[in-house]
Amino acid sequence: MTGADAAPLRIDVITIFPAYFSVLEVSLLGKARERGLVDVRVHDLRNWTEDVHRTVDDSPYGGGPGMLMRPEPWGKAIDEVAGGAPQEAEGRALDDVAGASSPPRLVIPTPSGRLFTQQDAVAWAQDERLVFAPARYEGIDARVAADASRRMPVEEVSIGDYVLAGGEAAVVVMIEAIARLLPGFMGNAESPVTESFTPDAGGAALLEAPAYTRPASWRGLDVPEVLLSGDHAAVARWREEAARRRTAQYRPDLLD
Ligand code: JEE
Repeated sequence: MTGADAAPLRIDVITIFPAYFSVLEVSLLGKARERGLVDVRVHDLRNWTEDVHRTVDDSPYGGGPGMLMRPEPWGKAIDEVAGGAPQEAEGRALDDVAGASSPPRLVIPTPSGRLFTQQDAVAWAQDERLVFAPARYEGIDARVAADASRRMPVEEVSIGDYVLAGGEAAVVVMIEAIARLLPGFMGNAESPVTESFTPDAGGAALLEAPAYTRPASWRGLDVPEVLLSGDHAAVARWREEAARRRTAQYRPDLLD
């Protein structure tokens, strides 16, 4: 049993750059798809435009630099991809329909979102469906998130404090963080419980100690003696101390 027998996590991506996501066919993500752990489908946002030029952008009300993405193509795309369009939601309650499932989570990367964390990756890896909406230009008309949140959970998130040219790279980052947590990924069915950024019951989350492999001496640099000693308790103590030192140096915000 590797998890491949469980229903795959269904991931939809709506984008004006479908080709960008060919990276998901490579390496580990590609293996996870082949093994049926994830089912990724990429959709071209321009399929939901109406004009001959397939326009997705317009200038912002109130002025300012750059262009915004128009709400109509996004609204129609999200209705169709996520299901549960407003018309369908009328009349009979959705949970009366045989086989009806809860709506997917909609994830919208934006530099003005809350930070995406390992805890989000852990939670979202347990969802049945995720829909990602990476934008270009200066982002999407704010009513798209407001409207979608009337019928599905919407997450406006940023992957870090720097400015990208669009949401595509952020989506690839988040999909990778989520997919590696799926049972069966990398041939490992156990859940990784001792990772940096996964706070334990006490809330502790330290950076990892430096790690070494053979040779024991390389370019005049020796692997710390204790790691060659076979004394597992001493190794554990050394790693704990090295982790604290490293965390104090690089990420003092993680220390109590
Ligand atoms: C999604 C478009 C480009 C550039 C205006 C005004 C923002 C948008 N961690 C992350 N960094 N960047 C993104 C991200 C960037 C995106 C989109 C995500 C869609 N863009 C863009 C500039 C601006 N700037 C001054 O403050 C900064 C807006 C991201 C994530 N996730």
